This record gives sequence, structure tokens and C-alpha cells, in this order.
Amino acid sequence: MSALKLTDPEIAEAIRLEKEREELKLGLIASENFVSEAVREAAGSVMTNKYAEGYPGKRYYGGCEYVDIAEELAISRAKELFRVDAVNVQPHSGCQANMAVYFSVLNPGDTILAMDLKHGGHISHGSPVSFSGKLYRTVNYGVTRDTHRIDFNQVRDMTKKHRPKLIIAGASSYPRAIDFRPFREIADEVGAMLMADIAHPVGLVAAGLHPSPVPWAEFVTATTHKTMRGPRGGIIMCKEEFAPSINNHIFPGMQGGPLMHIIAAKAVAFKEALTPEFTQYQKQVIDNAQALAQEIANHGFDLVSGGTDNHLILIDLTNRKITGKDALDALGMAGIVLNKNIVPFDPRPPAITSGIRIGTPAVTTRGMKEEQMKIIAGFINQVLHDINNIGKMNRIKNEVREFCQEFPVYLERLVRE
Ligand code: DSN
Repeated sequence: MSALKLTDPEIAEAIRLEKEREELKLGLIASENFVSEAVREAAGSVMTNKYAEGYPGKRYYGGCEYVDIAEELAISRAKELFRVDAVNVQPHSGCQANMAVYFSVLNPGDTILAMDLKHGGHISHGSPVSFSGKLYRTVNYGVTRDTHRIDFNQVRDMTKKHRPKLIIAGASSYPRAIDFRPFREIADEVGAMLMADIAHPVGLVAAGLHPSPVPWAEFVTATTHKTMRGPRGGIIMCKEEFAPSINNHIFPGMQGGPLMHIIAAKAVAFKEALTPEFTQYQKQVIDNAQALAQEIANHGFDLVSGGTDNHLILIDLTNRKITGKDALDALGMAGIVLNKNIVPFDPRPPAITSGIRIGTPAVTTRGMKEEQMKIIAGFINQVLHDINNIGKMNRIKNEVREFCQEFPVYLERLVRE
């Protein structure tokens, strides 16, 4: 019997059930993925025991010689991967990575220009419910009504009108590639700094399949658990001149002891990302997203911006009777897991929404390809055409379960354990 089952059977059972859920349901949440066994091994390692406040070679505690190896490897691999001068691998999350950048360049009351949450932006980019909106004055840009692409005329107009100290390029539900160069040019017109938050497309950027903001932005923040397929956490990349300030704002500014087991797992994920297999995986993520978008459109659904360049798709239900919430609930009953999402110019409130967001990173990790995207689009179409038919949902749920078993995440491991 495992130590966990013996010590805490309730938690052991919750973990077993979660594993089963991941295995037998179709995970289409755009920000989730399945890490490799190597990443999980590092994340579950003895490095969780170690206090290591400070940075490699400059710690406040003794005994850091081995965790230093892990952090140095994480830093050097990330630098190689993103071709960037300096990296801080300690942020516990994407929000904390963003917070450290704000703390290093802004004073309370300063102005940020960021993408509107309602058009695909992120809560930590100045939303009134986040620390960022409470500390700083936020003004927004959005997407155009006809193309759903970033409205660079609005970015320029808002920049000239409000003279922000920091412009943020980045989103959490934007299905198109972001060109960072025009943001740089606009920022330079008023002497603003530029932060690119690539939490979502970071794996695509690492693989060279999405424009990199590194040449254009003073700061680049990212998460390591979405398309990057590493452990849950954040990183900050910047030019060398900003590194001391960023480092000081992470520790001692806002975090204490770094999560050394997670930093070790980040190092493993970066090593994996330097392989040709990772590039191939990211290419398949995009191919799958485009195939799925096309199939969903063939079933007659509207898509925000008409399709996708990256790993995510937004189905726009504005012109339909069903809401994002209805769709989420019905698909959930059929074993298909995703999130409801506001769409640009959404007439419905955030708790209801007119959209659902779909991502392909996790199903691609399971080994699914274009052929399976057709089947997934078929499931989604059947559910959304008949959301009150419980019998049908149960039938589809069984089909989804069988479909998932053809692409195991853990089954072989479960047999061994
Ligand atoms: N929760 C993340 C997402 O799903 O995009 C962003 O923080």
C-alpha cells in the first residue's frame, strides 16, 4: 500500500478520482495540460523540503548547493529557449510574475493600458477586482467589431490620450497570434514601457511557432503549466538591466522561500521544450486547433475572429438561444470539460456569457490528431443541438469515455502502480 493511502486515505482517494477524471473525460480547457512523468517526479521530489530564500550562490540558508543546481539549470535553459538576457524562475504563478513587473516599474496611481477583460484580456491586467486594478489606474483597448483582431488604432489613440507608463500586450482568450512590434512602436511614441504576458501562447513561442515578444518588450511574463506543459507556476524574462529590480521585487519584495521542487520541474520542462519532439507537439497543437475550428464552423457555429492561429478557439453563441453557461453545463454532463467565456461585445453578463473557450494542448498531449478533432466537433455539435436531452448526454458521455480510453494519459501507469 502506498504511504499516502496508509496515512491519508481520503486524500489518496481524491487524487485517484482526479486521475480517473483526467483519464476518462475530454479535457478541452485551453489553459490546462498533462505534464510528463519526469516533470511530475521533480515536482513531487525532496526539493519541497528546502528553504532557499535568495538566488543561486546568494542564499540566506545553508545546504542550498543542490537546489542551486536546479535553479541554475532552469534559468540557463529558459534563456536558451527564449533567447533572452535574464530570467527569474521563482514566481509562484503568472499573476505574481505580473505583480513583480508592476512593482518594479509603477507607483500606485500610475496608468496601465491593457486589453479589456471583456475582449480577451486577463484579470491581473488591471481589472478592478484584482490588486492590479486597485493599485493602478487602468485604461483599455480591445478588438474591432468586424474582425475581432486587436484594434491598433485604439491602442494608439488610448496611448496618446492617457500616456500610460506601462502597456500590456497579452490575453487569456484571444484566438489569434499577437504581433508585438506595433505595441513597441506605439509605446515609444510616449516613452511607455511594454510588458508582454505570454502565459497562454508561451509553448508556441518557445517552439518558434508564434511571434516572440523578446525583441520588443522590456518584460515578458509567462506561466509554465499551459502550452509550456510544465509544472504550475510563472516566469519573468527581461533585459539584463532590469534583472536586479525584478529579482528584488520577487524576493524579498513579494515572495519568501521559492518552491524549489517546482523550479526543478520547470527546469525539466524547459529541457523537454528544447527537443524537436516539443516543436512537433506545438505544431500539432495548432494543427488540431485549426482542424477543430474548421469542423465546428462546418457545423454552423460562429467563431470569434472566424478561426484560430494558436491553441484556442472561442465559440460565439451570441446569436443562439443557448448561453455559454448552458453549453458548459450540458457539455459537462457529456464528459466534455471546458469553460464558459465572455466574447467580444457580449450582450450577456460574465456569469452567463455567450461563449465557450476550447483549447487543444491537453488532447494533443494525449496523442490526438486532426481525425480526432472531427470526432470532438461532432460530440460538441450533438450536445449543443439538444442540451435538454439527458438521455442523449448520457449516451454521449459513454462514447466520450470510450474515445478517451483510446488515448490514455495514465492507464498504463495505473496498471503498474
Ligand atoms: N485561468 C487562466 C486561464 O484559464 O486562462 C488564466 O489565468
